[in-house]
Amino acid sequence: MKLTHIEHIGIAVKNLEESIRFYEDMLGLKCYAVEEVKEQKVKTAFFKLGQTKIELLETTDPEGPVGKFIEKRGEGIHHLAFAVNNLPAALLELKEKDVRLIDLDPRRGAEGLNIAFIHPKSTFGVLIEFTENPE
Ligand code: CMX
Repeated sequence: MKLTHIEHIGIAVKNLEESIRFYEDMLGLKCYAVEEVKEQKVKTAFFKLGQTKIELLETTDPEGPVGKFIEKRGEGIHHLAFAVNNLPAALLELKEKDVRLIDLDPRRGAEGLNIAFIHPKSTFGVLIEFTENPE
């Protein structure tokens, strides 16, 4: 497979508004989008830094993946997203190598991108997301 860059870093926060203010007022970044991803039970805020984005994630449900993460581990880096050219081929390759996939097939994530997650138990403790580069 060919990973091209770090597409984004996902950060779990308790309060989206307060954390947006920190990134804007203290770090001088500009939030360019806020989006709710209902299926994932999160509200997200995006910032761009070079080719990489920062995605702040606030849960909309304590039982959602980010709600459970904050309950168990507190706020902080939640996942790392790598951009890849051909997502179905990358997933197939990992499946054949017995890597534990959360998503066996690509699905639609924030910003309309095709995405898939790999289980942190297969990746030395980091939840890894793949996002497919638009053609
Ligand atoms: N990073 C590293 N480890 C994590 C983790 C994370 N983000 N989330 C959970 N874990 C660990 C837990 O600490 C736990 O480890 P131990 O067994 O050693 O305690 C283990 O994984 C199982 O955790 P859990 O709380 O029982 O959680 P689940 O098994 O129910 O779910 C996971 C974990 C990763 C499968 C689930 O969160 C998931 O499917 N994530 C993918 C979707 C997602 O995260 N969506 C939110 C972002 C959406 C977006 O970016 O738009």
